[in-house]
Amino acid sequence: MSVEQHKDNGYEAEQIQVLEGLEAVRKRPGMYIGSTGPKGLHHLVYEIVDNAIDEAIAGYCSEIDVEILEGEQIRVRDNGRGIPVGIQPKMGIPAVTVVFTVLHAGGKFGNGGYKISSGLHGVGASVVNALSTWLEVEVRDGEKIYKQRFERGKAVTELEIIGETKETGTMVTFLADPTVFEETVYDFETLQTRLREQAFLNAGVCINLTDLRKGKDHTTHRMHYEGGVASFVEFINKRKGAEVLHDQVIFLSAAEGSSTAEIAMQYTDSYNELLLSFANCVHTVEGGTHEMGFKNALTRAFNDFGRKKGYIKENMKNLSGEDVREGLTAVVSVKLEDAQFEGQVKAKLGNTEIRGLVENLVYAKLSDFFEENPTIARGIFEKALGAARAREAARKAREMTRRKSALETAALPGKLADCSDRDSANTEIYIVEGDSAGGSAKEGRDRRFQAILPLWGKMLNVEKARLDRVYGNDKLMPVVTALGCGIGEELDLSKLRYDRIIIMADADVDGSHIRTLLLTFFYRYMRPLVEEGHIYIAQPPLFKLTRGKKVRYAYTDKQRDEIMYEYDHDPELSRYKTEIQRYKGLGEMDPHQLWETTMDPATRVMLRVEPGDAQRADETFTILMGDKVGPRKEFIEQNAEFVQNLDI
Ligand code: 28G
Repeated sequence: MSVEQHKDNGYEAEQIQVLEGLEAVRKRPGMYIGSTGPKGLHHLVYEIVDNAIDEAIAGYCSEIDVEILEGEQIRVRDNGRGIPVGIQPKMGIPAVTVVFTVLHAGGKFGNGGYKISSGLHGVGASVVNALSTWLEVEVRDGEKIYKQRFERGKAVTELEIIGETKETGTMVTFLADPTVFEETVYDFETLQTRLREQAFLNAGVCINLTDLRKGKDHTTHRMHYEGGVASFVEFINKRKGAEVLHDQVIFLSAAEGSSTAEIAMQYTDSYNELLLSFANCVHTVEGGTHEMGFKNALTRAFNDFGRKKGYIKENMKNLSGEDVREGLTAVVSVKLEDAQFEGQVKAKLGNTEIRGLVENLVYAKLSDFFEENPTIARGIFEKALGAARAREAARKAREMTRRKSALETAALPGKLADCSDRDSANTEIYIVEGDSAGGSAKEGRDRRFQAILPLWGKMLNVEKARLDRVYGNDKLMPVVTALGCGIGEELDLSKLRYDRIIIMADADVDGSHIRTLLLTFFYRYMRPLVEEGHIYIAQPPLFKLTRGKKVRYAYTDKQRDEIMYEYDHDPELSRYKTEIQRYKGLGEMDPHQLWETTMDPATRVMLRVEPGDAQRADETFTILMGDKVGPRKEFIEQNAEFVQNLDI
């Protein structure tokens, strides 16, 4: 077989078009990979791995190796058939070259939000190629090893034979282009989470991930789950350390035409629900028709069965969706042709036909399951009935507080030092741990737009309590009243009294505890505040460096060293000595220092809290705040970096 290029006129004409296509990708990368931030960078890996997964699903590939190499190169290898190397008649060049240089229509994020359904080989490889400084592909076809190199999407060598082999498969190595991406450093955990998710969603597929960068742990992590989504649910609940109400994960599946649905669910003793949904292996963070179908059927199956068995008494109201999902961990995975993704971040499934499929499946099979497993059913019903009672208690408590505040003239908490500006778009509230720091903050603030709410009293751990206990809690209620937007189902962001809610606590263990408790509370009961980016964490400096008349603050150890270096190399300061003060708490700063370092919008550093991946956040909160000691310790050790990110 010849792999020489055939440069007839037709080829040249095609090639010009091809180059234009890839130029478009480099011009507007966001259109094709969503962003040029860390998400987009990691997306490059997923695009390549997706192709290997397709080859595995087709039944031709048993192993997929993913390696992060020295210098932030990525290598993906599969033992499939190898991308075809024969000349593609239409283009007159090898098929593998086509795969890496021809832009496949639209792209995932263009094309009006329609993702080209997964299962098409080669989709996305050209996009990765276009956004890489260089990319090399090696194909083994059982006889020869072929290799081609590209730079910024353009072939710089022909497809060459470089050796002989008995093996088959494809290997792709690439370096993301640093002129395209804001940062080109990969996060092992991010890759692992996503690849593991893919291994769960494609039962039997085996993905090996290794971090071969300097100074990293080089162990290979093997992700291979014959149990598919059922293993996924089991994995989540084990990691949570939650007590399960039934040992066996409930697994339901159905197919209709070319669509399939797989559902796995298991109840735990936790008060939270965790529902993850996927369409064609894409995490549908915004839900959609498959989630709707699942939720509706679940509520219906519970109420019908509960009435029939007398678990729900005649005078009782129906169980709500939230009641029947309390403590539930579930994964809903559907696969379909022409998946339509809608919503703000194109992560909401729109296909209406899938709703009926899921709804019928869940209603019928879950009703059967209840009939066949009466003991398990009883346990699950007790849980849901408990949730319903707590919901009723919360409603009463809410009405009580409402009646009370209607009588009180000043509904705002007494400790709140409010700001004078009434336009919530301009204002911010500092929630400060400790009365002394609260005092400094009150004195140091700009009272026009900055309000201060000091916290005192015992903090309620919402991870171990339901909503009914939040009402009347002396530490949380002042926060709720000060913010003014209500909580839970009643939350109304238009009533929010401050645009920025800033948590300010010491950089020590106690401060970290307070931050986590408050974040958990916001995440559980005021999630839109987190999702809309209203929550911030103040960053007080760790050090004050004085030399002569110069004073500077450092927020990290690295910054301290940098400032020391600058001081040491400043001839004007040579006759002085550097004085380093380490701040142990906010209380050590006087009001002016606190303003200057932590509260002045012109100079302060703040972290904005992002919900991130719902699963990760939820796991973090549950694991950190739950009372199971074992997994918690392990989790903190394994995820020190993430915990820090979230909980500085
Ligand atoms: C290692 C990194 C990522 C892949 C295959 C195998 C085939 C294939 C891939 O075909 C369809 C047909 C010709 C262009 C299919 C091999 C049929 C027979 C394949 C991968 C489109 C693509 N033999 N393995 N694509 N062609 N692995 N791993 O990308 O025209 S992609």
